[in-house]
Formats: sequence, C-alpha cells, structure tokens
Amino acid sequence: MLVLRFALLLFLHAEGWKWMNNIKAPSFSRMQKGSKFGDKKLVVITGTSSGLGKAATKALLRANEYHVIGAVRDLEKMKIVAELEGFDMDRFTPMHLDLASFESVKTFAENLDKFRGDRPIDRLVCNAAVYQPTLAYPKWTVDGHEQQLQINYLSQFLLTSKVMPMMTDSSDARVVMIGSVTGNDNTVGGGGVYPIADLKELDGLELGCKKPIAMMDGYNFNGAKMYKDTKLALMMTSNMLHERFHRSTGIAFSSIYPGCIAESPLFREKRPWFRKYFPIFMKYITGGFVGEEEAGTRLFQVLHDPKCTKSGVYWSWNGGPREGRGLEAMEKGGQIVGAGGAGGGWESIYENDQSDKVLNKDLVQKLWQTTNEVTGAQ
Ligand code: NDP
Ligand code: PMR
Repeated sequence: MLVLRFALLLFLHAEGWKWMNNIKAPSFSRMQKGSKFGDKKLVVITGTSSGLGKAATKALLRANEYHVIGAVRDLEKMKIVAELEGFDMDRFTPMHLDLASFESVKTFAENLDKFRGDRPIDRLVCNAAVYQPTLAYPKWTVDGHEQQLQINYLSQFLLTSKVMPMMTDSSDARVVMIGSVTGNDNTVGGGGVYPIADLKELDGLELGCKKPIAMMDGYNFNGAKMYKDTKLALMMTSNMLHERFHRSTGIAFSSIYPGCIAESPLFREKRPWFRKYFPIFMKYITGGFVGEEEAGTRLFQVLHDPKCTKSGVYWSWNGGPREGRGLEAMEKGGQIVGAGGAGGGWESIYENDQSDKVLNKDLVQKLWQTTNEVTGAQ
C-alpha cells in the first residue's frame, strides 16, 4: 500500500501536478458531526444572485440537506435577492467573489477554507458567466484578460484548483461545470449557428491571452465566439479533471447543458428585440426553451441524484419547451417526480454526446497546461 502511494505521488509529481498539494489524509475530526452545519452538505455555487444559480439554490434549500455558499460579485444584490426569494439564511451564506480578479478568487478560497472549519466541501458548481456578444472591442479585467475569458473560464479554473483540496474528505464530492450546446458543436445549436466555438491550436492562450490578445485561438476578437469558446474550454476541463483526478480523489466531475434559459439576464447585453423574440423562437421553433425554475431543478438533480455521482459525463435533458414546472414538482424530501408532460422531470436526464473538439485529448492536454500557466494554478 505504501509503495503504491509512493508511486502515485511520484506520478503526480512527474506530471507537474501541484493542485492537490494540500490534500490531507481523511482525518477523523473532519468526519465528525456536530459542527455549525449539522448534517448538511456544503455546496459552493458561483453566481447565485441570478438565473440558474439562484434557481438551483432555491431547490437545494428546499431539499433541506444542504448549506449553500453563494459566491457572488455583489453582496448587496445577493442580500435583496435572498430576501425576495425567501432563502433560509441559516442554510445560505453569501460570500464575496469577483471572478474578474484572480486576487479575489484567492481571497475567496481562503475565506471559504476558514468558514468550512472541519467540514469538507461536498459540491462545487462553476456557474457564473457573462455574455458580451455586441462589443466591437474587448473589455479587460484587472489581470489584463478579456472579461468573458476570465470570468467564465480562467477564474473558475483557478477556483476549482483551490477548492478541490477541500473536497477530498467528502464521501460524495461533485464538481459541476455549466457547459452549453453552443460550446459543443455536434448539434444544430452548437455547430449550425455562427460563430462556432473553436480553440484552434490555442495560440492566443499559449502567449498568455493578455491585452491586446483577447481570444484563446489568437484570432481577432469576436464577443459571441469568446463566450462559446469559454463553454467549450469548461467542458474540456471537466473531462481533464475526470481523467486525472476521479480515481485518486473519488470526486465526480461533470458538465451540463441546462437547456436554453432564454429569459435569463445572461442576455442583458443583447438588443431589446432579441430579448423579446428569442424566448418565442426557442419555445416554438427549436423547442430548446427551459424556464429558470426548471433549469434550476436540472442543476439540482446533478447535485442531488445518486445516479449523478457518475464522473466524466455531459448531462442533458430530453423534452420540449417547458416553463413554470420546477420546484412545484418536488416532493417534500427533495425528490422530484415527473414534472408532467412527455419528457419532463428527472427521468429525462441522459448522458449527452460530446463533440470531437471537447474530446480532443491532445488539445485538452494543451489547454490544461496553458491554463495552469496563465492562471498560476500550479
Ligand atoms: P445570469 O446572468 O442570470 O447569471 C450569471 C451569474 O453570474 C449572475 O449571478 C452574475 O452575477 C454572475 N457573475 C457575472 N459576473 C461575475 C463575476 N465577475 N464574479 C462573480 N459572479 C459573476 O445567467 P444564467 O443563469 O443564464 O447563466 C448561468 C450559467 O448557465 C452560465 O454559465 C451560462 O453560460 C450557462 N448557460 C446559460 C444558458 C442560457 O440559455 N441562459 C444556456 C446554457 C448555459 P450578478 O447577479 O451580479 O449579475
Ligand atoms: Mg441558438 C436548433 C436548436 C438550437 C438550440 C438548442 C439553440 C440553443 N439554438 C438553436 C438554434 C438556433 N439558434 C438557430 C437555428 C439560430 C439562427 C436563427 C439560432 C440563433 C441564436 C442566437 C443569435 N441562438 C443563440 C443566439 C444567441 O445569442 C445565444 C448564444 O449563442 O449565446 C451564446 C443563442 C443560444 N442558442 C441556444 C442556446 C442555449 C443559446 C444560449 C447560449 C448559451 O448560453 O450557451
């Protein structure tokens, strides 16, 4: 056993892997009950003040088995949202995190480590994102990266590297990346609508992807493509984490496509006509529409359902346009019954195919290495 452990350590070292340096052997004290969290599992979600993150938090609080840490950029907004939504503040803790700054990610991780005390983090959801399709020129973060790139991808990567060591004592740890059909080009929604997600040879990221280089592929800035590229990169990262760490840590890594939440504030920078007609188009033409609440129950399922302990999966759901069916379909104990209508509810989850780009092992390896360098995660 000792020899095996030594071999594993050597292997990780040879791979240049430092993320898990902080891993401690499961300690007795960490497994003891009776902390301020009682028997609740600890869930960290980025971006709980809006859209999918907010709806999933509602579902988690309703299930009564979780304490949710909402990692948000605007604590004042979060307070108001929590009050309006009636969050139980005994089981919800907002914590400041601005994903547009690596320093903020590091500070958040330190605060989280103190806050959890002797308890492991059981779930991490990389959910927060911005979509800036109409910009003629990129906007930059304090670290000199294009905003969508850092908020949607680089910082969530760094965050994962900081939080994973806090998860290894959990008996049911899950890391979920919010991907999208628009980052996965093997469908009409992803491969048929320009611009198409494509990291090419990652020439931009290899050069550091700092002002004036915005795009990971090194080509000219395109805001809509940038967003899609970040979704592609997150899904690739989920696969890499699965390959590298699922066996050794037991953590389940997955990505999801929650459906097209066409009425969410994600589209705040789109023109008013688009915001008006996009939900109609998605409901009645493509059938890809999903209401915020139901999208929240989908994410909740991946965090709660025992079958979603499977690692290396890209989860999606079958069924046509649905709205307003979500929490009301849940039973008291957090079980979701058929949400009514064909294809609705938990039974409609399935393991979706991932595009060749998402599965491209050489590129995934290159993405892994370059992102580690750019973020300083190792
Ligand atoms: P929202 O805009 O409603 O939610 C995004 C969240 O990210 C907000 O809470 C926002 O905070 C937060 N956020 C933005 N910037 C930062 C930052 N710098 N630091 C910390 N938090 C930040 O969008 P959705 O709920 O629709 O999107 C959630 C996820 O789902 C995203 O990853 C998106 O890519 C994905 N997705 C969405 C789809 C859709 O159709 N809407 C389809 C497929 C995937 P604040 O409340 O302060 O604005
Ligand atoms: Mg798309 C046929 C299926 C389908 C699906 C599932 C989506 C999802 N979209 C589909 C089709 C089409 N879309 C078609 C045929 C068109 C051309 C009319 C189209 C257009 C379109 C636009 C302009 N779609 C969009 C946009 C956006 O600005 C959204 C986007 O790309 O944001 C990055 C978007 C989306 N379509 C989707 C989904 C899920 C989105 C939201 C994107 C996301 O968050 O990943």
